[in-house]
Amino acid sequence: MRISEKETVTLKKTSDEQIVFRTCPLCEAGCGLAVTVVDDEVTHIRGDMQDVFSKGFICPKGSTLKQLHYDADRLRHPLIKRNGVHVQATWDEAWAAVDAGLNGVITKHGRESVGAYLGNPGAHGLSSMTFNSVFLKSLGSRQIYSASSVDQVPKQVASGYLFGSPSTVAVPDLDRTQYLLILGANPYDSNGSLCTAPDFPGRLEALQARAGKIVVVDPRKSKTAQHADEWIAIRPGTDALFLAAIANTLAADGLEVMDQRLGSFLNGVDEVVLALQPFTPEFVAETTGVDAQTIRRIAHELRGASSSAVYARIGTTTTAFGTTASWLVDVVNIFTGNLDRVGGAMFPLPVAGSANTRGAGGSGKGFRTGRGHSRVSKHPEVLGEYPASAMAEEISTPGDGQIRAMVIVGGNPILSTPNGERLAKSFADLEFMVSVDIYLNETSRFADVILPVPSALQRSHYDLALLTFAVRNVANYSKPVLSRSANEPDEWEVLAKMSSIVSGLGVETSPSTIDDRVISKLVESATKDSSSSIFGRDCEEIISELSVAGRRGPDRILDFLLRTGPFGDGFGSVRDGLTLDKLIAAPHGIDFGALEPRLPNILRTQSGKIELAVPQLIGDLKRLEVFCQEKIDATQLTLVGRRDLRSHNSWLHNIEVLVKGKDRCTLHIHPNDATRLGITQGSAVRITSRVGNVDAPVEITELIREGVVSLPHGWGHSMPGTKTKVASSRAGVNSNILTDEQRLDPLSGTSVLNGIPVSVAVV
Ligand SMILES: Nc1nc2c(c(=O)[nH]1)N[C@H]1C(S)=C(S)[C@@H](COP(=O)(O)OP(=O)(O)OC[C@H]3O[C@@H](n4cnc5c(=O)[nH]c(N)nc54)[C@H](O)[C@@H]3O)O[C@H]1N2
Ligand SMILES: Nc1nc2c(c(=O)[nH]1)N[C@H]1C(S)=C(S)[C@@H](COP(=O)(O)OP(=O)(O)OC[C@H]3O[C@@H](n4cnc5c(=O)[nH]c(N)nc54)[C@H](O)[C@@H]3O)O[C@H]1N2
Ligand code: SF4
Ligand SMILES: [Mo]
Repeated sequence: MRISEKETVTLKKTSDEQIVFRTCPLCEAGCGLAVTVVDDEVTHIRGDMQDVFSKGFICPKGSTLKQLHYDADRLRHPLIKRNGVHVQATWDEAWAAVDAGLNGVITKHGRESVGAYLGNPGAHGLSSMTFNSVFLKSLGSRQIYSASSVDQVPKQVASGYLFGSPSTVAVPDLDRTQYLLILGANPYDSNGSLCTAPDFPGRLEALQARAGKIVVVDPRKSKTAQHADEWIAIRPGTDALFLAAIANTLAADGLEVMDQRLGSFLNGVDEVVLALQPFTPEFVAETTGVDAQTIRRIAHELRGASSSAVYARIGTTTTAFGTTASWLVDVVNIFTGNLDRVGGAMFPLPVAGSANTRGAGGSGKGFRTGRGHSRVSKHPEVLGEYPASAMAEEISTPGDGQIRAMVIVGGNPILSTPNGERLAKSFADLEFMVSVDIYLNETSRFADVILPVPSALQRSHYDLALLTFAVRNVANYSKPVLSRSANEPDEWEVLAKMSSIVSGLGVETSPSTIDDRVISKLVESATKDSSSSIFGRDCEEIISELSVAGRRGPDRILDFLLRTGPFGDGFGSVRDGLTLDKLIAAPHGIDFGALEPRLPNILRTQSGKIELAVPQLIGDLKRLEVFCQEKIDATQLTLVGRRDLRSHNSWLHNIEVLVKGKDRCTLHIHPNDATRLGITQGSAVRITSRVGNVDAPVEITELIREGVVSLPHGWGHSMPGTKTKVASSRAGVNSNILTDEQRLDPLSGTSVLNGIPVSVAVV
């Protein structure tokens, strides 16, 4: 039947069309979406023009929350593995199986025999941000792993040492800086990381429009490098040296650019200057592949600009000197006088609070690692975890404390962590595994039970984690767009149930019992904290105020965090302060303004100063010096990663509109290397590293440094036992078959994912 235009209009009028505003939870940018819903069905998603932070910007992934919701492969029911095949089960059956599986292993081998891996979506979910830790606490095992140790831990460790808390990360003041030095980040494709800034590209273009300068340090001429004013093609894994030489130059030029205010917050400047003495631009030039003159010029430009900021990400953190490089970023920002200064590197004031807004400001307990060591390789504990790289050996090495069961929450470590083949073998040997995941994929196929969670559109949202790294202080709450059936428990309910199972409370205990305990503990500790706005108040009164209109779970916790946060109403003690109700009444979010200086209140070091010269970091400079003197093999190819705007880690490849078109899982290689190796455009090559090999098609391109090849991660969807039809038809290869689990940054336990020695040959 053809519907005439007039009839369509009538149809629209009678149908229940609504536009619901919400934040995209996929990446760190957190763009505002305007979701058109007709009769409980999403018809269209576009950018929310009125969003206070993103102002209409979205990338091609944002609108695919719709496709993701309707994806036939997305799991709606629990799966249980029977005779090697996953079959649909009821929630009661699934819980019984999880209870028997996990408690069976705990009874037989103890709590340490259950490990957990928490994946990246956990940082983007309100449920996971509030209940993952509840589950881990109930589990009581030290065998905890996460995506953090294949990502940002080095920055957190460096920040922890410097400022006293690992959540105190200085971000570039993007909208006001006049000079931005970017290392190992490609925000034109990634939309930014540890620097929450929707429309990062637009903000960079605005920087250039106000006559500022952008310099990108990257072995690839990434999209960001192509838009920048200058590209510096560094050799992979050498950013710490490059930054050390910049800092060395700045010190040699004199540190009077640090004003008295900043100077008064610093401990250890002289020690750092002394320790950096060997790292002259000439000393590092050959190893970094950047000539001394360029390094000196960049140092002078950073110092001479009316404001400047250094910003570094994945290409610097996932290297053997990740922590030291991250530390040197802040050393340079300090040596140019730009830390905690408008236009420099600044500290956000998160609206829902964070470790650096709670307790008495100005000093604290400080930060340390190494509270315990991993069983097999003796890696130090960092942020309550062991390195993801150590997971396989902890599972496959017999002995006391061997991991016999794994819980994976929102993670796909087979594709995301080093030596995926070894990890897959170890997962196959587990006595029991449970995945909380929305797909039957490369990792969850090993699970005895898969517990699905509702789609993002069925859940409320607030970016508890990412807004602590935002370039403006903003708050934005999203209500669920679509309803859930009784058979679709929210993610927090799944996590709370797991928590009651492993804590011994029993499978019958309801999530709301766990939830009540969580909120009671939170409120109680705030009422005992003399710096809290609810110090000395009655717990019951606060809890009953929080529970109005039956508010429960993460939303109730969020209300508590907002109201006791730096802009909160303090439950009546601050007039016009923020509450969740007020935020709900502002569907496009609330902007609390540009970043403001936060020193010294933000500090949580024991001394109450920025500890510039902690022994661990100063000590690592020796290792860096030795590394710089190693002989360079000019014929050795090194592998780096890359991200694509239409792809997201390992799991958006089942969305047809995102993966259609050209093959994205290709090996980039420089024309000179291709010629030398007899490789022609499009031919298939075998890439071999110490731990494995994969075959991929080649793209010969000038946009990469000679001697460097690049393959994106998160692909390799051809494994048996998965159910992702679209992804399997465009499988690509798993680049983490090549990354080496034995190479990591010793200070943070973070895997080396960039700068892998490989050989490449025509198949
Ligand atoms: N070689 C190389 N490897 C890398 C990187 C690199 O640059 N190079 N990058 C690293 C980085 S930065 C990261 S963050 C990691 C990411 O690696 P992982 O932590 O493994 O995360 P993802 O690949 O995003 O996989 C997410 C999983 O969660 C599921 N999922 C999606 N949404 C939800 C949800 O709402 N709830 C739950 N419970 N599950 C959900 C997906 O189906 C998928 O199985 O990869 C790392 N690996
Ligand atoms: N479209 C899309 N967006 C994403 C993701 C995604 O998978 N796809 N993932 C999200 C996640 S989990 C994260 S953590 C962020 C990451 O966000 P970014 O840090 O911006 O990550 P990439 O885009 O991988 O950019 C890293 C850059 O480092 C370069 N590089 C590699 N080795 C070196 C080196 O030794 N030195 C230097 N200086 N550069 C090097 C690479 O060539 C690459 O251009 O992106 C997030 N956003
Ligand atoms: S940039 Fe990130 S947050 Fe914004 S629409 Fe794309 S995926 Fe979503
Ligand atoms: Mo990440």
